[in-house]
Amino acid sequence: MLDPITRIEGHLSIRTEVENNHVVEAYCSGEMFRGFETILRGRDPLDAQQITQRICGVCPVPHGLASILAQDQAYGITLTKNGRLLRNLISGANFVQDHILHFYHLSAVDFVDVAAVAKYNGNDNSLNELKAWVNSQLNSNILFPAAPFLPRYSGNYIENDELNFIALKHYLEAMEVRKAGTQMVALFAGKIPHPAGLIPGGVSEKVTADKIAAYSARLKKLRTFVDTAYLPDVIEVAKVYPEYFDIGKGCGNFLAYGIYPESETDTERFLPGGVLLDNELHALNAAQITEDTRFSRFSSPSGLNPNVGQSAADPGKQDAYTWLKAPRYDGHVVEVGPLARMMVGYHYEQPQIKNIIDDTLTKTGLQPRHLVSALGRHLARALETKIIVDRCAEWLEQLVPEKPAFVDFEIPQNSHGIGLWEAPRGALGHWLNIKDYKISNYQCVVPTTWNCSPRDDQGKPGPVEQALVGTRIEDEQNPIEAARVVRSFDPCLACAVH
Ligand code: NFE
Ligand code: MG
Repeated sequence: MLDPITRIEGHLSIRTEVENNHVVEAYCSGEMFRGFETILRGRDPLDAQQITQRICGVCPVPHGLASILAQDQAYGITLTKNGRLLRNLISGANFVQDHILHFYHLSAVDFVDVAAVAKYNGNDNSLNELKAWVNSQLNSNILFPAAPFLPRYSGNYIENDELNFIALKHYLEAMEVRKAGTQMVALFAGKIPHPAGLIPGGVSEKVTADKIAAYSARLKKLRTFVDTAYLPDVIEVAKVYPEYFDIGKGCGNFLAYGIYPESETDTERFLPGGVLLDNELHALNAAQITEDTRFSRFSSPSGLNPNVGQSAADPGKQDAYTWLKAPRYDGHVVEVGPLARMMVGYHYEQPQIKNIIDDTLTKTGLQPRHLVSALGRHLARALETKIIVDRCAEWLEQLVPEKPAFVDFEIPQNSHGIGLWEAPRGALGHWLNIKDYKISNYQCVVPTTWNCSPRDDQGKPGPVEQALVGTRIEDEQNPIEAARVVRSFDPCLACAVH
């Protein structure tokens, strides 16, 4: 039992059956009910982007963006150039700081030996200087034995002093870098968390030369950190754990809705959408999305498309073991997230994605199959960060100061819209139906709902459940191997149960 899984958002419990030191069965349980889809019924559609942002404190930005995208569609809106670019820049800054958060503050300490840094009393001057700097930043001997680094599972942590020291230094610097990233969101979206500036028709903040300059200065900080710390650190940590490129493979099918429209008509997205089933690429068809509920605590019918989805809670339901539904694509179990986006983009031969993946594979001596693994997810996330942070600089240059970033609109009496977007953790969809100017149905299918989904009606386990099976657990009292596999997906259960 891993309950709760720490260093993720929300309440996730993992039950495994282990035989001969290997996981043979795994069950993911989301231990919380939120009820947002019920709360939204009967409300003014304009409330949706404010209410759905409260699904999560980590990713309010993508929920807001998916919601206004669904509304754009329902109201028949085409964005202005500034509106499109601002949304890309808001989302870009959010992705970059969120991926940095996931690596340094949530996952790296599964590998980096923070305790070894605290205990270091060798003669290396540069390491002693680093230790003094780290302690000055922390303002006490908080490192050992103290939270947030301890307690932890015992396991095979990194033994290279220099790597441990540098990673911990970057852990601390990442806090400042993330601050800059969140400020970049606030500059163009009004505030953070839960931006008020995300509205159907565009973004309510004005584009000014001052704001562009302020965003640009912070973007520079982010780009430097990604180039000199995040990407190299992921590769250095990965070198110590080559076996994790063969652990935590998962279902091997991937889905991305795509994100970052490159034109106002949204016909092409910088990170493309698509579905990869058994290594074969398919165009996305939202009608193929369904949610099963056999093992979920809902009395609603199973197998509904979210356009007609229902979310009636049934806490005592027999055999149900989670508050997550089981989303499926044409009946297939699919993984979503940075790895899915990179796999789909690679198969589309999107130039930035293809080049950086090919380069990285050559430099590291890895094979393409290694990407589909626990460490492959970390690498894909870092590569995606690099691609996005560089592209943000180009979008910023395309903004036209003082030109409008929104268009006016009217809400029709009856309409519907689907906001298919991407959150840092994967494909995020909001399905909106409007009747008599009010929300008649609102359904969210969220990244972690896909990844941490329970078994479906056919009994097929979800992506994380599948990724755990086969994992070798050295010591059942310290199942660090399983924790590493689960955290590679960057789960957010607050979102998943919504
Ligand atoms: Ni609560 Fe979220 C992201 C969304 S994940 S963090 O990224 O949508 O299920
Ligand atoms: Mg839902």
